[in-house]
Amino acid sequence: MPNSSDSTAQSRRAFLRNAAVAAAGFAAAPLLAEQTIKLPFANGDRVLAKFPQKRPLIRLTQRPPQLETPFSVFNEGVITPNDAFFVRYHLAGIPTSIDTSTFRVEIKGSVNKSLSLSLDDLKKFEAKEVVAVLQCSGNSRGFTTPRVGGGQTGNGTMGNARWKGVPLKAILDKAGLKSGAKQITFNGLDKPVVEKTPDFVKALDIDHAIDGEVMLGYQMNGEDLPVLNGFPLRLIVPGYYGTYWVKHVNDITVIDDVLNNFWMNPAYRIPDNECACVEPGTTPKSTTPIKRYNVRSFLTSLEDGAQVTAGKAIELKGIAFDGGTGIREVVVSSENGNWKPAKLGKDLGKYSFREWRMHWTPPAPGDYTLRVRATNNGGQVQPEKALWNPAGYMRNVIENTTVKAV
Ligand SMILES: Nc1nc2c(c(=O)[nH]1)N[C@H]1C(S)=C(S)[C@@H](COP(=O)(O)O)O[C@H]1N2
Ligand SMILES: [Mo]
Repeated sequence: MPNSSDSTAQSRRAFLRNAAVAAAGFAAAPLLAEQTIKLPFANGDRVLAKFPQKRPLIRLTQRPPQLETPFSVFNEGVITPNDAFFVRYHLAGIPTSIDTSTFRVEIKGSVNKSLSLSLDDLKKFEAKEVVAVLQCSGNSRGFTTPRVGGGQTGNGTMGNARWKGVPLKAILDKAGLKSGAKQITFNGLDKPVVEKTPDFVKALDIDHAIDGEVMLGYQMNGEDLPVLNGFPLRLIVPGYYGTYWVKHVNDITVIDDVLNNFWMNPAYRIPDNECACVEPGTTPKSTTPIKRYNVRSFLTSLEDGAQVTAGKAIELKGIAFDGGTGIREVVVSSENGNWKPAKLGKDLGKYSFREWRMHWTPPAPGDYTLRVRATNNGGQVQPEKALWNPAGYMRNVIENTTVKAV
């Protein structure tokens, strides 16, 4: 572990670097002709835009930046590179430079002792690492039929990274929870630009927050968090939808009741039933906060419409993940109903993308629909037919990729 003066110097450099990229990237208008990409649904035309510390990503909105990862990235490896990782914000008042020497995270509310911790203070706690998927609740929303409001995203508002930080439990143990404590709220440095927009604050139940897995993360894939992914500190909530992974977190408040702000209710809620679904076009009777990912899998090595050679063996490759039981099985079909098991790749932990591979020889010229279906260790299987809810959350239907053998 670096001593504290080293890490202060490092932080200082990180700040200067981040301030520089922020100044360079946020101010200037694009100078080059913009590349475009078409997501496969109506109104799916998007610009590939360049933002600080990011390669060109699929732009949903410019201010605040909402950027989607081009799907081809997921074929490069099971870890999503920091410069390709998606970006999601709700509020336009995002921090563009952060002075790490004065940054503090406050722990307050129903605690015996309030804490105000610098990054160096945090780095003195025992660090923990976890490889975990971060997925937006509305990932793949653009495919929802009937269509629903909200960001019309393809499958690229997800990513998998190795996160390093301090378990929240260690910090709360130090502060000491009072007996009435019920939830913990998390607020970051970003702010609404108009007064009537509610600040982005999220809450976790106490038992969840102190499970030892929820942590305050300061590194992603061995580097400082990119500014747009929450530098210098964000909440890591393995297995839970991205909405809880509060970025630039600087205010942690223990409360004796249940947070009932806009971002907990009515936003980010799902039908309160097993499938989190209702009859398309209808309204759920009751709702509950969104929680863990359901099981999903993707073919990454071939795009829809790709050409393959009849009689020639190829390797199909892709990824699968779920909300934290781990992947039990991935099966692939090239003809309806004939599912064959794929070979699972290295296990990086139950919260990570799991690679799968399978050999396939298209028997004859013609069109083939390749389908991939994952089952998790809890026995959950991807559905044949897309489940629907009014917010377009939690899409996990079996994906189809149609290829042409010539
Ligand atoms: N401070 C802050 N944290 C936030 C958000 C936000 O708007 N502000 N959005 C959340 C949502 S909905 C998602 S999906 C994830 C996205 O994380 P990323 O931008 O690092 O990909 O951040 C979460 N944390
Ligand atoms: Mo999200």
